[in-house]
Amino acid sequence: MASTESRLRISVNSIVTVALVVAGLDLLTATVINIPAAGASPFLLIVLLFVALFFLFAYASWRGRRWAYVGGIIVSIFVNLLFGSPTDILYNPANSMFAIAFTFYVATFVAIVYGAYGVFIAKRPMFTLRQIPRFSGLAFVAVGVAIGGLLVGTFAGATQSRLLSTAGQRSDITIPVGAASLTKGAFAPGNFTVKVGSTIAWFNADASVHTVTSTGAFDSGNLASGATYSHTFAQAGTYQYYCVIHPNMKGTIVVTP
Ligand SMILES: [Cu+2]
Repeated sequence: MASTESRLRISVNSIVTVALVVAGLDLLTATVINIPAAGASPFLLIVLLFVALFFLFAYASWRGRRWAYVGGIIVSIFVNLLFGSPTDILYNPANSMFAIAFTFYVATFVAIVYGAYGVFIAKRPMFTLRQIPRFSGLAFVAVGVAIGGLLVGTFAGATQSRLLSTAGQRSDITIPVGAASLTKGAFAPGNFTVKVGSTIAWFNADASVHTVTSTGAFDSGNLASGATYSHTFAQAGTYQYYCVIHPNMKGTIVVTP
């Protein structure tokens, strides 16, 4: 009796630990990916603080500390509220952030459910034995959903890249996959020269929204994945342009007389 119960407690510990480690790694990865676009900021430090909290509670949970369950629940709920619901990512499996966002939601969900369960069984040892099958079933479902989400994300991403790579062949300048994190080659080619009166077409082959913006000269507005924007140059000159959403994305158009 006692051994079954302690084994159960260890398994709840491990599940909460794994869930919190995954959530922490997701948050860390998302932060690292976005550093080139966002730059270092006070917000970044807050996010890294939450990453540290996830790992701290994961460690404490692994050591069997009950307060770690409560800490894990609080930090999971808080981070989800802080970042709101990035529905544009979750509704688009081809988005490069999909797998990270998806596993983050599953991991925090598991941390909250099992954290609450861990607190619950700590107070009522008699309840534990009847609850084992249902809860281990839930763990399998959660793991299955997470793996399924990863596969869907990877597959959709690969398919979309393939479709987009052939769709954009008639454009002059391409925004490649992962452009948000690029400082060089975010617009390819980065330097483009045409004669006055020419029309240039930009094609967004990335899964994310970008803009083609040259202050005072031309502006595509939000350019969705797979969309093309064209502009005709009536005046000679050198035009610097960038993406409003990711200002690290830069390009130059030279229009000769
Ligand atoms: Cu952009």
